[in-house]
Amino acid sequence: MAERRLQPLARDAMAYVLAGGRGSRLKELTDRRAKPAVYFGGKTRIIDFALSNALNSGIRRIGVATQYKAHSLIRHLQRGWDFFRPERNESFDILPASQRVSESQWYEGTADAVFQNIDIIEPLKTEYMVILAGDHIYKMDYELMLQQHVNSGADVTIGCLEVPRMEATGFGVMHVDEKDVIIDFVEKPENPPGIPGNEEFALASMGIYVFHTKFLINLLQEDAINPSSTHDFGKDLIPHIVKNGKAVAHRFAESCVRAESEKQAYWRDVGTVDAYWQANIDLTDIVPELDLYDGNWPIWTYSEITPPAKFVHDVDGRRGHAISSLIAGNCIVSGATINRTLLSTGCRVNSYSQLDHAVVLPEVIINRHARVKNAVIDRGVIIPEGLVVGEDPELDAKRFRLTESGICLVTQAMIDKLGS
Ligand code: ADQ
Ligand code: ADP
Repeated sequence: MAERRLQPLARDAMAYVLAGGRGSRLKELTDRRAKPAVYFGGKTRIIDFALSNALNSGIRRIGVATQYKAHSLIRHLQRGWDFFRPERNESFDILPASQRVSESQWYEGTADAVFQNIDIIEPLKTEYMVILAGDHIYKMDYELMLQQHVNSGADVTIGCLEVPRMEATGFGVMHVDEKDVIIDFVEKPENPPGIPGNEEFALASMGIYVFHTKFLINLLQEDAINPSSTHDFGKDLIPHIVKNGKAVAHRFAESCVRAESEKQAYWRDVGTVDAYWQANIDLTDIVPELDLYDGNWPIWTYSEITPPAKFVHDVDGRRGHAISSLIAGNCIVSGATINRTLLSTGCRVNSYSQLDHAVVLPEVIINRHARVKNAVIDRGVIIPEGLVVGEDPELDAKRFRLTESGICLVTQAMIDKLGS
């Protein structure tokens, strides 16, 4: 564990959030929005976790690099995160790929997404850069990672966690010595190397990097003129430092922020429809693994000011009720039965309908007598009267996107096709 310092290092750091990737394994959920903009947990979007971590860690300078389908992401950031004041040495910059360096280029890779904004980063004169991915669900105190970075004298410090070995094929995987200095790093190996002595697990990069700003800028400038580089942190920059400099692993378990109720360090990629559905439904547990109600580490978001959620009887006196469910504002549940479900802002669930293990995004209307089970319903979908989702895999596979484990993803385009 790093020594405590009197002056918080976060005060002298910029968080740079990479939020440009599509997240194509989320299928139709990212047809119109980038993965960081996808709704999670009833009120928040995925990017709110990385941004809240930065804010709660004491970081007051934040940049967000956007690229793929950034409209709803940018709108969310402008509405919810635009409260930083230059007078207080704070800044919040949304950095769309705007062809600042060369007029013919979008961001080529994650390193390029930082390189192209050096002229914005440098004048801020922060000592440290914390590079983050905008697409993971976790609570982490970056101050502790900054302290380790300074105390170890590393060129780069990389956040890492232990994952089951064969699940590490989508990650950068590292080998470390007894002081957690990284001696080998392979990006997305087909056959990930295990941890010595714990071969069933691999040490995976979380895609979180801490650098001294000056070091990073020099490195990015060298990388930009290297014709064989793809300008990516995981593929190019990190392997280069591991070979030629000092890269150190920071264990997530040390800086993970846990509420009393949370048994273990929580981190999820939510990169597939199955993982996304599961992580949302997990929140309906009586004591969930991720505590969104922890006042010591609030997850900030943009949220409309809405009337409260309302539950009413239908005309026959049937109860409208929800159990083990998260219901956001401006929802009206009338005479419907809701179990283990998340209803985002502004939904209507009408009489005689049933929702079970459903993740429902904002402004969805569930008409009478519909039944929806084990499903993700995209924003604004109108479920027609009597429609049944999630009970007949053969029919569901024809109508909706059905995952291997039997979760249905439903969009309005799929509903529109039902009538034709
Ligand atoms: P990947 O998960 O494959 O690997 P990558 O596609 O490089 O990550 O994206 C990382 C982050 O950058 C994401 O938040 C994404 O949205 C964003 N991003 C991608 N392309 C971008 C672009 N052109 N402009 C702006 N932002 C962009 C990385 C590391 C692995 C590590 C995993 C952990 O390379 O070593 O294990 O993250 O998830
Ligand atoms: P979010 O739900 O993430 O706030 P929206 O669903 O409103 O975002 O839309 C994301 C992006 O797609 C926005 O740029 C929006 O203007 C655009 N959009 C919304 N509906 C459609 C549609 N039916 N066809 C094409 N683009 C759309």
